[in-house]
Amino acid sequence: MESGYLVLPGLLPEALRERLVPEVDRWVDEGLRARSIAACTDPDRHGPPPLLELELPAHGELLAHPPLLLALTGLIGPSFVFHHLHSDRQSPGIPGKPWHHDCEPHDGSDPSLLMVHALHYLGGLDAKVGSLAVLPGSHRHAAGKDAYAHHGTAELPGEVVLDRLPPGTTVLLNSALFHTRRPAPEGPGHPRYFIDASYCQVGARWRPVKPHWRLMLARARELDLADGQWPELFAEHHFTEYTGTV
Ligand SMILES: O=C(O)CCC(=O)C(=O)O
Repeated sequence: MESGYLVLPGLLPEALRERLVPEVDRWVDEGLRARSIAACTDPDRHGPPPLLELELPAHGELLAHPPLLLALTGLIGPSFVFHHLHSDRQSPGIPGKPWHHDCEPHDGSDPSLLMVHALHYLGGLDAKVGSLAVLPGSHRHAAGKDAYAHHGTAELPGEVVLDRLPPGTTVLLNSALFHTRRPAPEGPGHPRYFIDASYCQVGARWRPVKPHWRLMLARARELDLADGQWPELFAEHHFTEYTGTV
């Protein structure tokens, strides 16, 4: 993945998408997403969330969807650990998200260890929902997550715009790759179903982003989301302690 990204059109079969969409609706409409965010922004007050994304059956399946794990193996090798999962139904008219990357640090000395984000677009991307722009190769230059934020969502030289993707497309990003979400060019738009999951190459301890990260991994193991395979996928020892949001 020299360029830092890989588009897998239609990676998610229709039958899986049809089960994911109502779960995302429930996640948003029942306030579970808001509750999950509160558990991260103010854990002392709210405690861990009553339900995790990965406990929704189709979301759990998506996490370890065999074609996805196979694609990840091709990029990172066979040993990687699940880092986190977010699920959202973005409203039509959602603003863009400025240029950034999402790579978390680890405590090892090997800078080549990879973190990869899988961005799942359940309904694909078209002119009625916001697009994704990526800056190929930008993952090769160490920079802070928000080093390009002053550009907002503006066009950058060399960028590639992904604005026409069929339903169920997954975009794999080297997590250090700069990317931005642009608002939909054509109103009034329609909801944008977006799930992202990330995975880290084993070999160092990575920084968790959720205070309840241990619970997340424990539930994934209890539910046997890895189907008895992928022994590292939900192993705790690949993480440092949670130290708060940064
Ligand atoms: O909404 C998108 O397509 C990408 C969102 C994004 O950049 C992120 O979640 O880090």
